[in-house]
Amino acid sequence: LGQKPRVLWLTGLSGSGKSTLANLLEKKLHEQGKHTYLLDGDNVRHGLCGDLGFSDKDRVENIRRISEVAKLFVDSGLVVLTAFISPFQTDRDFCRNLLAEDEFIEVFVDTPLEVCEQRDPKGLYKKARSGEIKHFTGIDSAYEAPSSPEVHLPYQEESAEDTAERLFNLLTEKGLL
Ligand code: GGZ
Repeated sequence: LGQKPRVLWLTGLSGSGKSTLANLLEKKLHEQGKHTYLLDGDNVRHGLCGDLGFSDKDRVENIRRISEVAKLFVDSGLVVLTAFISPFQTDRDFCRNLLAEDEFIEVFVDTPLEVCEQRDPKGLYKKARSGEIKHFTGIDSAYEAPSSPEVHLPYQEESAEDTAERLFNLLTEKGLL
């Protein structure tokens, strides 16, 4: 395969656009002939991590399992995209440390809380504000912004397709694909 196996690790708040971006980015990688696997809540939190909730302890375990799976996929030669809040630096570093130095690309999807809360596609922020949901990231559970991500993607008012294009260009310019 003409590709470098690696993990593109997207981190950011709920509603920041991680899953949407990962899906659009994956299409662009396919156009380049790359073989990929996308891990996100849809294919992980129902099965592999179906026993886990959103306490700090469960989030740590969630990210640990995802990291181990991502490593297995990298071993199999794939470009892995992950789209989890992954709120804690030590857990993102856990995945980084499982891999070789150039195999872990931390991408900070830096969409401000105000914008995520405005979007609120599933009404979860509203529920968190009213106390119906507890331990919601950004409301009453911490989000640790990455201290030195390989890629920082600041928010801009634009279409998801344009954001994905911006991310793809950043990755390409930095030689990370
Ligand atoms: C954060 C929650 C919570 C709480 C349910 N806090 O916008 P979504 O719905 O689709 O993405 C969120 C998703 C977060 O799961 P992750 O596996 O990415 O989290 S972590 O990396 O922290 O383990 C949100 C939904 O699950 N959700 N309750 N309390 N997000």
